[in-house]
Amino acid sequence: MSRTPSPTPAPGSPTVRRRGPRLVLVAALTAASLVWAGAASALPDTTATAAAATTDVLVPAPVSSVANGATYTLASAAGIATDASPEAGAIGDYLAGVLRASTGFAVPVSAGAAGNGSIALQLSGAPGSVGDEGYLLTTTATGVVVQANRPAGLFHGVQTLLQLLPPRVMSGTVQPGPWTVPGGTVTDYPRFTHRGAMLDVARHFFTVAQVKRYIDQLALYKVNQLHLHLSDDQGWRIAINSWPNLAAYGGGTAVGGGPGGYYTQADYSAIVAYAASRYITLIPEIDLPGHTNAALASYAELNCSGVAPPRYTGTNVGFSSLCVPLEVTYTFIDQVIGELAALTPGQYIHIGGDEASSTTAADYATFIGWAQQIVAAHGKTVIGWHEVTHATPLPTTVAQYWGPTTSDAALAAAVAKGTKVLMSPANKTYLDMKYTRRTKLGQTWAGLIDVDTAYGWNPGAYLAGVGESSVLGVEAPLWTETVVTSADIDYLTFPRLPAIAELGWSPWSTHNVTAFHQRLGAQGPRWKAMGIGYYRSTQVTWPTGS
Ligand code: TNX
Repeated sequence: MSRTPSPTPAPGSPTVRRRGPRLVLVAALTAASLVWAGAASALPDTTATAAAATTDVLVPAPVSSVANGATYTLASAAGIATDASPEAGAIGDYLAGVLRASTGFAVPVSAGAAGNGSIALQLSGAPGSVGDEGYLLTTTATGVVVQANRPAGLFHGVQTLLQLLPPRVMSGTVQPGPWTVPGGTVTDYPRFTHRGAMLDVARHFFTVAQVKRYIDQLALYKVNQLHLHLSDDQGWRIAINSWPNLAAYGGGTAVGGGPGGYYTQADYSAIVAYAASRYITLIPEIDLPGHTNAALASYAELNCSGVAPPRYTGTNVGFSSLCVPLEVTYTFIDQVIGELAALTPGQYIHIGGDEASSTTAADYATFIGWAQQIVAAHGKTVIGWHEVTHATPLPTTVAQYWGPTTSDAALAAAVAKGTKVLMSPANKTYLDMKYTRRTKLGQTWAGLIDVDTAYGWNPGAYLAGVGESSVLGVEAPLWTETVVTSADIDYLTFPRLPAIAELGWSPWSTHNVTAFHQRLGAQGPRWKAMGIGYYRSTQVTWPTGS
């Protein structure tokens, strides 16, 4: 559904619109009661009294939304009514948790019919066209109803509802009301099945609590995949029972020489379960055959020389490789991937495959061939960085494009034979690139990435020979050579991650940089309420108080 950006009047300024022969005064009330994402373009002209005052607030932009002029106000006695399924109940509990913290209301959650003034969450009643992840959200003066075909859709609908409430709803402490939601109907579903983020926990280690915090942030923007880069030259971050030194020794440092760390398998399962509660699937990556110094340092027998190198705490890439001719190499990856697959409910295992410049082209092709077979034998599907197309990808192998240009011959050739692509062009999606020259954190090798650069490309028509139907989705990777704390993660992630998430979710027909600046700006007060220290891009007008 196409939308046109509408001018926003100064807050509180009355908007005078001529409708037919009558003069209609749409006062400040419209800003509160008729505000609705995308409503202007969805309303026929004759009823578009709110058009000039419409403020887009939703990120990602929905497929369609139509205002009805009503306002719902969450009352102190209001509850959440879900249908009887445990999934709907759990989503009700999630929503209630957010609402209780900021409203101070009791917000009881119950299974059964929705009473007057309540919020209803139902796994029925949505059109089939919204699919597994879409939803229908209907708001009237007397209630809010979120309907979906599957729990993931219900969860995404709840995120939309939260964005339609005042930003202070995201606060962890009790705030003043009123808790209003503008009336109308949102019908929404994603453009791509895969909307991802990646966190590099190898260059610097991040605790389970830090990863959970990231998961909570990603969920707000309907991201449904979290790729964890679990191993690299500087650290091995997941306990493997059959090769215990990997984590115990190889996990014991980080870029700059810090103590590092690793996840026990129980820790990792806790992350998987937490992500699942936010309808996010974990994609674990063990980077092979390069980026393996931490493994090579942990086991001498994995080295062609038979000698373990020292652990590495610098930031160079491309110097390490597993020993392709050695048989133990394949025992090793079989056991590592076997344990990882057992911890992974998702379909994909990421085998890296990037920057293997210490591996010959022939060895690389041999190695990737074996690695693909091993992943398949453990019942999983391979994702690899796009260099895997230099080998012979299996039909199911997904290539993740990370180059900084708009063409890659080997990738285009693979796509012509059916390979699907995950889009992470470094000069658009890399959250570790600096925003401007003055950004303290981050790198510049792929360029500077401010909001307009992150938002200004079409994943379905970006790479030569890679059309929309070959694109599985988008992912925004955060490499952590320069990233140490959650505050660092926050600063590089916001506001760019929501831009990439929108490219993954919203129909291309909604793409409009002016409207996006406005909707993204509306997120600022939410991040402030959540304690997220974001980059105040000068390309966006941030509302006062954010
Ligand atoms: C390239 S992108 C890498 C990573 C670095 C990153 C830094 C890719 C597949 N490899 O090893 O961390 O650049 O921006």
